[in-house]
Amino acid sequence: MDRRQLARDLTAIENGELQVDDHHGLIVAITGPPGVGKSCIVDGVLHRLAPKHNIAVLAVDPTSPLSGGALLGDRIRLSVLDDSSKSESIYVRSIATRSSSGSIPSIIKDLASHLLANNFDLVLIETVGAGQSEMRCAAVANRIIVIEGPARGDGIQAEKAGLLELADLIVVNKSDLDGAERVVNDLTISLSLTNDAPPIIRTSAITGEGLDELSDLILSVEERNSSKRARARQQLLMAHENRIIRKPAFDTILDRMSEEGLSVKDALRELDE
Ligand SMILES: Nc1nc2c(ncn2[C@@H]2O[C@H](COP(=O)(O)OP(=O)(O)OP(=O)(O)O)[C@@H](O)[C@H]2O)c(=O)[nH]1
Ligand SMILES: [Mg+2]
Repeated sequence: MDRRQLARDLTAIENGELQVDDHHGLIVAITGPPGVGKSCIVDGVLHRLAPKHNIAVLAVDPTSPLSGGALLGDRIRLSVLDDSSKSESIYVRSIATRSSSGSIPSIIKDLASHLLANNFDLVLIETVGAGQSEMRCAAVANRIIVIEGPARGDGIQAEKAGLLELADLIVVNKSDLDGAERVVNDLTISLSLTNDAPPIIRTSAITGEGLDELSDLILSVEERNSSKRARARQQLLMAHENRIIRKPAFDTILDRMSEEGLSVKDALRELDE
C-alpha cells in the first residue's frame, strides 16, 4: 500500500474534498479518562496483533484551538513503530478536534471506512472519554472499550460520563498499582444490576498483565444490545445535527441570531422550511 497516497486521501477526507462510502469492518474505540493508559495499551495490543493484522490507529487529539496543533502527533508515541517487523502493518494518524468545517465524528467515521476499504482489518480509535463530542467519536466504532484506572478519590469516572452504557468491555488498567482491585469491585457491584453487563478485565501496560487477553478480546468481543442502542442514539443525534449544519441557510441564521436577536425557536422553524 502506498502510504503517501493514503495520507493524501485521508487529508482530503478531513477537508471534505473526498467522499467515502461506509465500509464494513471492525472499528474499536479505546476510550477513558485522561492519563489512564490508553496509548500504552494500544501500544501493547499492537505489539501482539501486528504484523498478523493490518491495524490503523486514529488518535483523536483533544487539542484546543487555543494551543493549536503543537501537540499533534506527540500524544501517541508508540514503541511498536520502532520494530520494523511490525511497523509496516501499522498506520497511525492524529486528528485534531480543532474547529473544522465538518463534524469530527463523521470525519472519523469516513477515515475509518476508507482505511477498512484499503486493506486494514482493524481500526482503533483512541479518544479521551470526557465529553459529549468524545462520546460521539467513540460511538462511530462498532465496539467500545472503556479503560478505567485506580480510583482517584472521586468515584468512577466513566460512570459519570455515561460511558459505561456504551461499553462492550471494561478494562481496569494499572493493575500493578494499589486501588485497581477496588475499582474492579466497585464496577462489578454497580453493573450487577444490569442484565447485559460488559465483561471486566484487568491490565497493566507496565507488567503486561492482561494484554494477551485484551488483544484477543479486541478481535472477538461481542457487541452488547444496550451499547448498540446507545451508539445508535449517538449516531442518530450526530446525523441530525449534521443535517442542520449543512443547510445553506445555517450561517445566515446564526448571523441573524447574534446580530438581530432572532430566537432559537424561529431559527429552527426557518431551518425546517
Ligand atoms: N503504573 C502504571 N502506569 C501506567 C500503566 N499504563 C500507563 N501508565 C502510565 O500512565 C501515564 C499515561 O499513559 P498514557 O498511555 O499516555 O495514557 P492515555 O490514557 O493515553 O493519556 P491521554 O491520551 O493523555 O488521555 C504514562 O506515564 C504511563 O507510563 C500501567 O498499567 N501501570
Ligand atoms: Mg493517549
